[in-house]
Amino acid sequence: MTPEQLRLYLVTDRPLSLGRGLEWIVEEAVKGGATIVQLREKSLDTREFIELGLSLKRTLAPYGVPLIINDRVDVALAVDADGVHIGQSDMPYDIARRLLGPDKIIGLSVENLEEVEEANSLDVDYIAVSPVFGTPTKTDTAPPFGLDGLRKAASMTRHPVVAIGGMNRTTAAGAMACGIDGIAVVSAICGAPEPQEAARELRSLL
Ligand code: TZP
Ligand code: MG
Repeated sequence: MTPEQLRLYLVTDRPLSLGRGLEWIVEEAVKGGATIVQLREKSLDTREFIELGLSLKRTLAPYGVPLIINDRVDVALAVDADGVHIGQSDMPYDIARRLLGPDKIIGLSVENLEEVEEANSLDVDYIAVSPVFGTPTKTDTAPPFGLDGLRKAASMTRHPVVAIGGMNRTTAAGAMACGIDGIAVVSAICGAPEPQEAARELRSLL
């Protein structure tokens, strides 16, 4: 994975997708310039999660855009996804790396500067600074970093950085100016009337 592939990171959310299929949302987003996609499912049965993962993998294959699975290393292995994204209370990085091998992408959410520091001792492929701003999409978050915290995190880490939480057309450029590699968005694309146009506009701001 290259840092450029983190530029516009789509994180999926079916409830926010206004009844439209994730395959459609994802393909529109990629046509508009999304560079990486994370399948994030919090309530799907394992079998359905795997089926959706396989389906998105087929959607993304012609574009060469990587598919990342949120939380579930078993699902990532089952669908041979490009990687997994883990949080601080998910499977520990070392175990995930052992199961996935050296070539898969592993991203880690960091929720404070101490965790940014700790991540420097792990060979993660990127960190997600979470959340930069408070967001209705996920309310059980740590206190927001704000732009000052994001800048500090970007200066401390040895890893590529994506910002998540409240990233949209009005916040994207300011976040990028903090010295990060990309932004991760949920509602700004999944909830947009025209996800392709939304992605294209975001890309133009990055
Ligand atoms: N992790 C931290 S904030 C967040 C996640 C999954 C949700 C971000 O959603 P939005 O709609 O892009 O603010
Ligand atoms: Mg998680």
